[in-house]
Amino acid sequence: MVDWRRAAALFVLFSAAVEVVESESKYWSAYPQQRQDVLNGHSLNGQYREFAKSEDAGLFTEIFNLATKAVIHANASCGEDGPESYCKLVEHVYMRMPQCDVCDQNLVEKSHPIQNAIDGTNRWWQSPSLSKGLHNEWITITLDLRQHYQVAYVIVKSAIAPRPGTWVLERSLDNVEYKPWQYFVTEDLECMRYFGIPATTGVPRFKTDDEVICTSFFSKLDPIENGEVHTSLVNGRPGITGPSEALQNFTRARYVRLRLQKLRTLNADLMIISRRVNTTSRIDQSVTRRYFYAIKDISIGGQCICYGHAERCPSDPVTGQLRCECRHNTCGESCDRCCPLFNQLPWRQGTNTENNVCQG
Ligand SMILES: [Ca+2]
Repeated sequence: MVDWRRAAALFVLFSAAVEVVESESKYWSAYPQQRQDVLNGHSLNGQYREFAKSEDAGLFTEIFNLATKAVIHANASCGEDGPESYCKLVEHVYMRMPQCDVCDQNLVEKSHPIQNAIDGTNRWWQSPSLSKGLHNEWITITLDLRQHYQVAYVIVKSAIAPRPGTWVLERSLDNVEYKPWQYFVTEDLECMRYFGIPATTGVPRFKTDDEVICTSFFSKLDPIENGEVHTSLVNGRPGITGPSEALQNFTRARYVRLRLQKLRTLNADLMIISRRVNTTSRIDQSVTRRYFYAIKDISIGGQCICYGHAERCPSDPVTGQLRCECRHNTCGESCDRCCPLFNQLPWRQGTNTENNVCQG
């Protein structure tokens, strides 16, 4: 059990620049103290009723960026097989002077490993360009969060290339079976063609707690650099105030995967990059070296699973795993049972309105 209302508020704060939450951001701007309270992790007072908690409410741990502690992997990065030249698409679009450079894994300042996507700096990960083969449109990035968490949102920030065009954001508990969280497409028609579901047009919205939507909202060509993809897994879902079991199951994950399938290209270049031709010798290098993925940051907002019975989950000094600091007379790794001698009532999770303390 997690306090998704705080997660939703934090997501709004982190997403302030994005159109999808623009109205919510304006809403928050009228309440600067409440914004600060949320940032500080304090519960909000009664005058702000949506986020106000009852005195007897459950306890919840902080939402933090799980990606900073993750083990990250990409199945291809530029410069891995020696120096590789590339050019920025922005030069081509705005008729600027050529802006070309080289990737080289052996030179620190020219290397773009996937670790750059979670390093907290503006350094970025970059994929091999299509000049190294059209198969480089298909790239998989996997993050192992190293234990189960409830994930509230995922934010992907692009660097010197447009945002990915068509791709899938996925989750897994075991790194074997992956389920989709959200589909992203270059144009709405691709939702049916690639993923077998109709597109959700405009700002993403949800009918159920575990609905997987398909959207072209975050795959626009503009901005051509430094674009962002903000995916909230809880905002706008009906079970957020419970939160419902369905939403808790939907957001639970240890592994997060980005399965990139198609670059966002200029329409004019589609004529040149024929996806039916798959031999590098027949690809126009001056065009294809402009097409690659470049991601400077992946943030995954989430919290420990303590079922509403812990405020903190400090790191275990031996294993490095985060452990719930269980209260309310609860025990177990996730405060998921009443401690011995406190079994007068059956265990229940803490909620946004009831603490459900185990009684002795
Ligand atoms: Ca970075």
